[in-house]
Formats: sequence, structure tokens, C-alpha cells
Amino acid sequence: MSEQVGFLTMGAARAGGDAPEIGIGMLGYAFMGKAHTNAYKKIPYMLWPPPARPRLVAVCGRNEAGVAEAARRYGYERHYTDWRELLRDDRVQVFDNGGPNNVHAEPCIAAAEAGKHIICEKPLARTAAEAKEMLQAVQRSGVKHVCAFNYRFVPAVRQARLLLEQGVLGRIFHFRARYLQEWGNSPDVAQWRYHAETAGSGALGDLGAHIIDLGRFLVGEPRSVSALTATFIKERQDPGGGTGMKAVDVDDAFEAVVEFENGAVGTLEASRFAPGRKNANTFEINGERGTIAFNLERLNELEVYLEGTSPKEAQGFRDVLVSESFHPFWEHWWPQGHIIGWEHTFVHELGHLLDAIVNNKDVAPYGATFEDGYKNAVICDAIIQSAREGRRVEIAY
Ligand code: SOE
Repeated sequence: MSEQVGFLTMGAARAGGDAPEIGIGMLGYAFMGKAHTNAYKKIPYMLWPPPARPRLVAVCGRNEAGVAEAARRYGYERHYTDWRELLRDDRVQVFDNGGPNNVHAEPCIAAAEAGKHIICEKPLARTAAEAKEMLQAVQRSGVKHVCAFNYRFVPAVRQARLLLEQGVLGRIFHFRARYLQEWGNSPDVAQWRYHAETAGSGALGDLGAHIIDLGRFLVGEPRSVSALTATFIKERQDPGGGTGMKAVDVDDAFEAVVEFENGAVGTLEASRFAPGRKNANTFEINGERGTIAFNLERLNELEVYLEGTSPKEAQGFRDVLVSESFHPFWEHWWPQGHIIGWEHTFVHELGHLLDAIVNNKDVAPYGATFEDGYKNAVICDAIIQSAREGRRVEIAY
């Protein structure tokens, strides 16, 4: 038979080429379930050749109709309403926990005991004690583990890390970070994030955890914190569907002064009451030879000021568009200036995990592990303790 040339006879070109297939079990199908699934579907053809071809084996959620629709929408082969059934599915090799904070520990510990590799959304847990149990479970089982601090996978943030590794700024004096959003500034907003039993903490664990992780990733280990917290709206509609009101027992904002082991000092702030700030995760690092500054709302840009690199008449910051082919992750995307977005951080992060699994590589130091999640939780607990006791608290892992 004459060989036809074309997609009919060449066979359906399989996304991901010959990369090994790896089964994904996703807990949660809302915000993070959507962001992670979008990334799994892009990996086979955007991270070319991919480390692995994610197979969307199953998605899990409490609401049967909702999770069945999510399975259809995203292309999961099966859906479950009980995460225990998902973990019994032998085709699931990676357990992805995108559930609320109170559903992180038990399923992740069970997943580790079932030999599943794990990615769990941040914060790893509601408290350091809970996070420690999760860390010990993955250490016992030997599985790969990621705590999903996805902002480590912004090209500009990775570029900042590489510049710091090269010592471009010299001795570091300050790390100054804040994560501001506005959606809390309405008494009508009611959800699990406002109650300690489900969230652990408020803006601290939700937003502060990110800038605490970036401080550790870019500057080093904190030695102590001095902090205060504020709750501006004291009760909200019960998110459990009741008609009553429920006390808000977590922070709406926190302010902290931080001292690092390496002598740097700085400030950390997070709030959900910053009108006009949509997703303003910003940091600035001052060193003896210059400054680096970043703003997530302009995530393709890195502001860089280096002493002595310009004639005095041209002093000032350079606004680097981090999109050149030689910039981190940009070999996967477009010509320079064709900027990428928030969703792509998950493509990089999940690709990093799959590469670590298939090629037995370390997740650290560029990916955050459960150890990073645990240390983050210790720092969050210290901030709460400092605010409660009105004193500086030393960090002890
Ligand atoms: C809160 O609104 C939130 O969704 C965080 O939970 C995420 O971690 C952050 O990336 C965006 O804002």
C-alpha cells in the first residue's frame, strides 16, 4: 500500500513524544485544581521534550456533581468524592493536593505512606506541628515532595536568585517584602480562609507564606521576628452554609520585622485590605553593590540597580524585561518581549517535580520541599507568637 504522508498514516503524533507517562491524582478542582491541571496539560508540548507525560488519572472533590463536571472539563479519566479512593488507585503516581489547608495533612501523610510522590499547595499546613508530621511522613517514605511556592518559578525571581548566587549585590543588608491584595475589604466575603480551624492563619499563611519563602530562597534563614497582627472585620457569614455569623479568628494583616542569620534585616507585610492592590507580591533586596526589586503585578520585569555600572549622569535603576532566550525558563516560550503570565509558574514548577521524579533529581534548592514548607510554618507560628506575646521570637526549626 502506497504510504500516505500525513497525519492519517503517520499516526497521531503523541504529545510529549516518548517521555514516560505519569499518573496524576488531583485533590481539588477550584482555583488551584484549575491552575495545576492547566499546567499538566501544557507540559507535554511546551516543556519539549517533557520530562514526563502527565496522565490525568483522577480528580477528587466533595461535591459529586462538581467534581464530575471538573473531570469532564479537564479530561480526568475518573473522579472521586473520597481522597482515600483516589489514593487506592494504583494508576495515581503523583498526588497533587490543591485542597483547603485543613485537608493538607491527612491526605498527604496517607499519600506518602502509599508511596505516591506529592505536591501540596502552600501553606503546607495550619501549624508547624502539623507540617512536621507531613515532613516526617515523606522523609520516611522516600517519595519526592514539593510545597507549591510557585513564585520561585517566575523567570524574574529565578533570575534574581541566580544574580544573588553570583554575589552581584555583595553583602546583603535588607530584604523588604509585602504581599497586598484587596478582596478582604468587604464584609460580604465569607470563606474558609477566615477561620483558624480550616486555614490556620489568615493573610499570614495565605500571602505571608509566599514572601517568607522568597526571603529564605533569596536571602537566607531568618533568625528572629518581631510582629503584630490585625483583624479588621471581626465576624463574617458562616462559610459552612449556615445563616449565622462566625467569628474571624485569623489575621487580616500582619507586620513583621525580621532579622536573618547572615545579618540582613528587613520587613514583611501582608494584607487583604489594600484597595487597588490586586496581587501585589513585591520585594526589594539591598546589598552593598546594588538593589534588586520585583513586583508580581509586573512579573516579567526585574528592577536592577548596580553601583558603578553607569556614568554618574545615567545613574538609576534598569527595568530588565526578563524574557530573553537566555533567561530562566524562556527556552520553552516565545521570542523576547512576548511576555508570559502567572499560570506559567505552575508549568515550570510541576515540570520541575516530574523531572525530579523521572530522573531521580533533588527538588531543592530551586523547588520548595516539605522541609521548606515546615520551616515556613515555624516562621509563621513565630510571627503569631510574637504578635500574641508582644516580644521578639527567635526562630528554632
Ligand atoms: C489568595 O487570594 C491567593 O489565591 C493565594 O492563596 C495564592 O497562594 C496566591 O498565589 C494568590 O492569592
